[in-house]
Parts: sequence; C-alpha cells; structure tokens
Amino acid sequence: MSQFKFSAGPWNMNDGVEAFGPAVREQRPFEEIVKLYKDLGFSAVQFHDDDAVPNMNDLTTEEIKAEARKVKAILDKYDMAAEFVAPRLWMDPRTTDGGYTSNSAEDYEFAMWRSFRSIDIANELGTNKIVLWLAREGTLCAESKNPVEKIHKLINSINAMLAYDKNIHVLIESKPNEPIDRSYCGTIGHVMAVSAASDDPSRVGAVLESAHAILAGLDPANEMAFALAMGKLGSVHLNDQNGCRYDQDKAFGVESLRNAFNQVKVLVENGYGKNGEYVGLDVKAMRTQKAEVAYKHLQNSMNICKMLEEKVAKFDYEYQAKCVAERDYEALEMYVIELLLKG
Ligand code: 3MF
Ligand code: MG
Repeated sequence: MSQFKFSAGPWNMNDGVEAFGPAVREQRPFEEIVKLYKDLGFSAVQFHDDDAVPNMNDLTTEEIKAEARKVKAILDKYDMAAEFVAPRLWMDPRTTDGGYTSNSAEDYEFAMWRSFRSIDIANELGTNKIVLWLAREGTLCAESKNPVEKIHKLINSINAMLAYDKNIHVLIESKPNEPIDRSYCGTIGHVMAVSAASDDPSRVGAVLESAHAILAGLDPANEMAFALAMGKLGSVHLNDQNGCRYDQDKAFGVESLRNAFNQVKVLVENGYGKNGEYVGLDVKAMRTQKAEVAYKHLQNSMNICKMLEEKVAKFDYEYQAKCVAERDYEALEMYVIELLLKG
C-alpha cells in the first residue's frame, strides 16, 4: 500500500515521435487513457491546456469552458481528479521566442491569453493548480534578450495570473535548458526566488522533475528538500535520466536506484501528500515498445516508487543515528546499499 496518490499526463502515453523519427504507435484516444490510468491505480490526470481543449486557439472563453466541462465529465465517469493545467506555450508559432519573456509584445499578449484560459480550464476541471514549465523562457542567442528585464517580466506575468484568480496557485517547473540553450528558471533555487519576489509567495511554488535536476547537475532529492524546507513543493515529476544528455524521461528509478530511494525518502519523511499533493510521473515509453504494452513505463515507475516506500519504512533510523554519532559514514553508506540490494 502506498501513502501517495499518483498522477500522470496524457502525453505520457505517446506515439513515439521524436526529433529523429516519426510516430511508431497509434495515439490512444483521451478517454481510453483516463480509463487505463484508473486501472493502473492513478488518482489524477495532469493536463496541458490543449490536452483538455485541443483547438482552444480558435474558441471564445465561453466555448473553451464548455469544452473543459466535457473533459470534467469524462474524469468524473472514472472517478479521476485533474491535478493541474499547464499552458503549453512552447508548441505555438507565436511563442518561438518564449511567451512571458518574448521580445514581441503581440506574442506576450498571446502567452497571457493562454495563461488566463488555462486558469479558466483549471476551474472547470476542479483544480486550482497551474504549472508553468518555462520551456522557452530564456534564450537561444544569449545577447537577444535583456535578462534582468525579462526576469522582471516573468514575475509580472505570474502576478497577473495571481490577480486574475485569487484562488489559483502557480507552480513553476524548473529546467536548465532544452528546448532552449539557457533558461531563466533553471533550478528550484530560482523558482523560490521568483516566488519570494511575487505578490503572493504563498501561492507560488515549485514542481521538481527528477530529470531536470540531473540535467542541472543537481541531486533531485536535495532539490525536493529545498522546496519542502520552504513549504513550496506543490508537485513532483518523478522519472530518471542517464547523466547530462538529451531529456530522457526514463521510468523512475531505472537509472539510479539510490537517487530514487532518496527522493522517496525525503517525500515520506516530510509528509508530502498531506496537503493533497500528488506524486506525478513524467515518463516516456521507449520508442521500441509495442503499442499494446506502451504503458509499462508508467506501471513500472509507480511500482518502483511503492517498493522504495517499503524500503524507506524499513530504514533503521537508530542505526543511522549510531553511524552519525560515530561519524562512520562508510558504514551508513553500506547499510543503505544493503537495504536496497537485500530483501
Ligand atoms: C519538459 C517536461 C514537460 C512538462 C510538462 C508539464 C512533457 O521537459 O518535463 O513534460 O513537465 O509539459 O509542464
Ligand atoms: Mg515534466
């Protein structure tokens, strides 16, 4: 039994398309994904704004809300919640240069329109969480933007969202690079600073994705710990990553088990989930995976998380204290490895 409630996004059931090759599997219809997630033991679905309302750019606000209500009915049918809505700004030709930090005033307006509509969609889906993965907020050409001005612009954009809806919480998902060269919000420390500088820090928190921390050369568990220490870890995207290469979104724990153990340990020790936070996954099926079994990356990630919860429950804090008192960290390290390798 897990103490956590799990969530995943529809994009985690993908068709295998990537930068070097086309789709290799059929995209499953949305309702089928919701049913599958329910059967796998998930409690909530994560949404991009256009996962919920695909053609939203062509619709009025009222039409967008009506479409979102149809999605809510599908969630209700399977007794599933919506965890968050994230404006997918990085997909539109109007945000090639970013949204909140774009050099084009018109593109900035579009980004804000999408953000406000994301809040409308979130309200219809019954969640007050907006996630900002700031995919293109930064530069491809370092000299193309004034970074200080743009960081103020980003904070002002978040303030506008907070003002638009007094109930909404904005969670920023840090990532140091990709698809751009240099991001403005690369780590949890950056997110905490933006939160502190906002009009209502109590409503601006963080999403930590394991792979994003690794890409920044940081330890995911310590990044989670930093946000937890500030009371601002609103969600996590558990996955794994083999070093500093392309963003892999591997199944949680398959690359570095000890790292994964420490992520689960810090979440358990700090009562993560007690305020309704979900353990979100952001994992990608290998392109080689056949369509019928292209959900195992999700199932495995959840099971690995649950197995690690059991390991955390077994963790001998008395022995840890003894090792710490004797400053015998070699013994403590060996204990952790044995805990993970032995039954
Ligand atoms: C990018 C990501 C994204 C975001 C998601 C929610 C596809 O590296 O991890 O997942 O998490 O879009 O904002
Ligand atoms: Mg993610």
